[in-house]
Formats: sequence, structure tokens, C-alpha cells
Amino acid sequence: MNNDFRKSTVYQIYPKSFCDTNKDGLGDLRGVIEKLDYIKELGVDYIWLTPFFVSPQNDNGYDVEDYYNIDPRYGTMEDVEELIAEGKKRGIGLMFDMVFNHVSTRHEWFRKAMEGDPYYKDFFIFRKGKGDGVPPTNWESKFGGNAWEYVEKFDEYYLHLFDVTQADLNWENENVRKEIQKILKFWMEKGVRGFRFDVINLISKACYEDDETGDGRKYYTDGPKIHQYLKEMHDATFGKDEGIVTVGEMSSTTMENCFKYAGRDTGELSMVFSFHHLKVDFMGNEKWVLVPTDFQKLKDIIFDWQTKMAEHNAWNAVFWCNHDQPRVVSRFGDEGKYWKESAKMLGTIIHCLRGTPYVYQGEEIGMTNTDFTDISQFKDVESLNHYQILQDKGLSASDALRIIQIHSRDNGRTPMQWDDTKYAGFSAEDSAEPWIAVNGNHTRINAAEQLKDEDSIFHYYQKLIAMRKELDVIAYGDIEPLAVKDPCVFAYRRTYEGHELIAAANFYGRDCTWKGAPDVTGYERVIGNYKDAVSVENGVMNLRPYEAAVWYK
Ligand code: TEU
Ligand code: CA
Repeated sequence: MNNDFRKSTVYQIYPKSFCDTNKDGLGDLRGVIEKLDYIKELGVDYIWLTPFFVSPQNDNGYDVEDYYNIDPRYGTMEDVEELIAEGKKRGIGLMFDMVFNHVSTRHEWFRKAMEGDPYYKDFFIFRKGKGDGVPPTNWESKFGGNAWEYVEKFDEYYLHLFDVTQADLNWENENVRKEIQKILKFWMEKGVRGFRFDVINLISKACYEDDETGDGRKYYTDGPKIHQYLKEMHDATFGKDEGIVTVGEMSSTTMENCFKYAGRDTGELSMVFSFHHLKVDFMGNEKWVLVPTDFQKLKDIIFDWQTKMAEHNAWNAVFWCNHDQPRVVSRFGDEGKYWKESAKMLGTIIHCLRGTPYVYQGEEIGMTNTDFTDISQFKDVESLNHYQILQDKGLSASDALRIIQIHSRDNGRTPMQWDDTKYAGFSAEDSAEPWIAVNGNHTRINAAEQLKDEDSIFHYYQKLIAMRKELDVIAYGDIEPLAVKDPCVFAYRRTYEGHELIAAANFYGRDCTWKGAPDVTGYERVIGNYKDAVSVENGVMNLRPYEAAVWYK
């Protein structure tokens, strides 16, 4: 494993949808072990596994009931130990997903709180309502509806920023913070080499007041004690081991806060996920609408984060996909004629940026959004809630379904497509049906096919990942945005110790010309998604549909 996270690439696995070895239709940890050689082949340094701890699975494991034990549906502690050891043998470090903003209401702490134990009641955020069934504040849950749940026994409400079965923890309580440190130490002792922290910038709540202008996020996002809590956690646990890599998922954050969260010397985290660049097909913060992608905004946001984080010595995680996002080839590329070109183009843009790239399972083979045609095929609590909310607002069932099809998190959660058999090799053919339907296009889009094909998306990603290791300019270089206002080109220059790298891409399915392109004579074309070179004449670069190319000097 590469201890320098700037040279590393992370592969994200959503175990429930990755590989099912015991034929029950649910992916499991033995499935991850079985596929380690495939992941090794891609060339990544770390695997981030989303939660597999004991959980009622109302939010697929982000509702943790017990951080110290493995949900039997995923496997056993022995499986986890074997996975860590087998990863290590292959130079791959395991990063676990720590959900510390909330716990499942089935967690022992919450159960004891509900029994009235004052010690544990103070682990959560209970407040009086405003009378007449009016909750303490008008804050909205991220999954729809008010964020407070009434408990008759106490005549109080508890806060849940996510599902009603995900109760927010009270970080003001030092005992909560101590318990969290214990959990981290436990997993560090097991040999875990990194952590991803779920919505970690929501843990410090500023106050409990009505938000007159919004949904409450301004009162709990990047709150007043957030940096203090992160430093304390860092100093007490992973900060003691330089080799541990950490990434914080930052919901609706500001860059100023990220300078500290992911600063080189701030003693908080190694890097951050921010999501502003993935809201360019939203209306403001409203996800459940259909609006075209704003390409200019996408570039502006990425370049802004790239340049300013660099100026402040802070580090980004760079990514298009995860288990909460639609598939990028469907979203910003083309599922049809230019499927392969556009998938490679999107990979090129991310992998040559300044930051640590994350590849989400199936992205490396160009997996697409679901082909679901009926709401009953969707499983995600967020999709199902919003399907109802949209209709309550007056949309027809078919219009609501259209929006869910485009934005649902389930787009990223259909089974990994290993081969062209009935269940795509996720489950054996004689298995129970997978928990969520396999995309019909697995007969065409699958790993087995791509491993055989030198020109596949898989092999292109493999090359991108290797390039970051070979060329210091990718890992360490400065970044200069190019073609900033061009309506179809995404391009930038990286520089480091006399070396230069230029990445250029056409984001659209038609030919485009980039006027004022840099002269690349004398540069080596290190990668590209068309066989022959791009033509450049008199400062004009002619890019074919979704063409991407990278030059190095
Ligand atoms: O997600 C945090 C989060 O707010 C979003 O990604 C959210 O799912 C989306 O914006 C809603 O439109 C994290 C996890 O990645 C997600 O899977 C969990 O459901 C969530 O936290 C709660 O733990
Ligand atoms: Ca299974």
C-alpha cells in the first residue's frame, strides 16, 4: 500500500451490491475477499467499505446498531480479519466507514435512553416541542419530513437529520466522544488503515431554532465546535499513527471550513469529500427536479476547489461516483453511442486532478443507471419517501417516477456486473434473487468482457491509476485551469519541478474546436480515448465526441 495518499487511489465497495458468495441474494464480505485480485489488478491502494456492522439495514448499514460486531448478513469477525490480512498481502489497505453523527434507534445507547436512563438519554438530542404537536424546530430530515420524532413517554422529541430510525448523537456530551474514540481504537488495533467519516461536519449543532429561510442546515452544518471535535478525535486516535488515511464526508460545507478539515498541518483529516460539483443538475439544493447539467457551473466549482484548496495546503478527494450518486456515464456522459468514449473521458478528468481519486465499484467498467420502470423495483428509503412527497406536491405518479429514475441513489446500488450470466455473476445462477435487480445491460457491460479487452474502460482506468504513481506532476503538481469559459472543453495544466501535464476533454457528443489551445508539440501524449492523436493546428485543437487526451513534458 502506498503510504502517500497523494499518490494513492481508493476503490469504494458497497458490500451489499458487490458479490454474494452464500447465495442469499445479498453481497457479503467473503465476496470482497474473493474479488481482491480483481481490485489488485486495477492497481488501487485502498478499499473503502461502506458499513457492514450490525444494523437493521433501514439505510443499508448507515443505521448502526453495534460498531463492534459484524452484521451476520455480511459475514463474521473472522471474515473481516481475513479481509484485512488478505488486503495487506496485496498491498491494499482497508478503510472503514464510521457513522458518528447518528446511530440506529436499535443501538443499545438509544434503547437505554428510551428506558429513561439519564446517562444514555444525554447521548441524544431530546427537546420539548412547542405545544400542540409542533416539533422543537422546523428542520427537515434529509430523507424528507420534519427532523424531530415525538416520544410520548417523555413528551419530548429526538432529533434525526436522516431517517427516523437514525437518532443524532449529542457530541456536546464528552462520554459520547469517548465512546467514539474507543470504537476507532478498536478498529485500528484490528489493522484498519483508514477511515471514512459519514456526514462528519453535521455533528456540532449551533442551536435549536427555527430556520426562517431554509431547512435548518445552516444551524447544524460546519457548526461552532466542529474543528475542536475533529482535532480531539484526531489527537486521541488516528493522529497517533501517520500511516492512517482519513476522509470526511462534508455535507453542504464551505471551502473555508475544508481548509481546516483537510489542511496539511491542521491536525484534523487527510482529505474531504465535498458535493457542490454534483449539484449542477439540481435546482439550488433541490435534488428532486429535472434540470439539465450546467457545464459551466461544473467547471467553475471544480476549478475553484482545486485552486483554492491548493493555495491553502489542503487536500481534496476527487470523484464522480459513490453509493449515493447516479452513475456518471449516464449523468454527464452518454449511455449509448459514445458510452466507452465518454466513460473514459470522465475518468481522465478526475484522475489527473490534484487530489486523491475514488473509483466506485462498477465505474471502472462504465456501469450505467438502472433500467427500472416501476417504483416497486426501487429500494432506497430516500427514493421511496420522495416518490410520495412529489405526488403529495401534485406531480403525477409517472412524473414522480421519472425524477426518481434520474436521481435515485439506487442507480449506484444495482449489483456489480461481473459477467453476462443471469445475475451478472453477483450471485450464482441458482441463488436467491439479488436484493435489488441487476441491470439488463450486464450482458454487454461486465467485468469478464473488459478484462479480455485491451481497449476496455477497465484497462483505461488501470492506466490512469498507474500514471498517478509514475508521474509526480499528477500527485504533487500545481493546477491551472484552461479553457475556463469554453462551452464544451474541460482542460487544465499541472506543473511540478519543471514538468508539465495538460489534460483536455470534450464534454459533449459532437466535434468541438478549442481555440487558443496550448501548443503540445514536443510533449508526449500519455493517454487518450481515441487511437490516433488529436489534431492541433495554429492554436486550434479539434476534439472528437467525448475525446480526452493528456500530454506530458
Ligand atoms: O450521506 C449523506 C448525505 O447527506 C447524502 O449523500 C444524502 O444521501 C443525499 O444527499 C440525499 O440526497 C451519507 C451516506 O453516504 C448515505 O448513504 C447515508 O444515507 C447518510 O449519510 C446517512 O448516514
Ligand atoms: Ca450473501
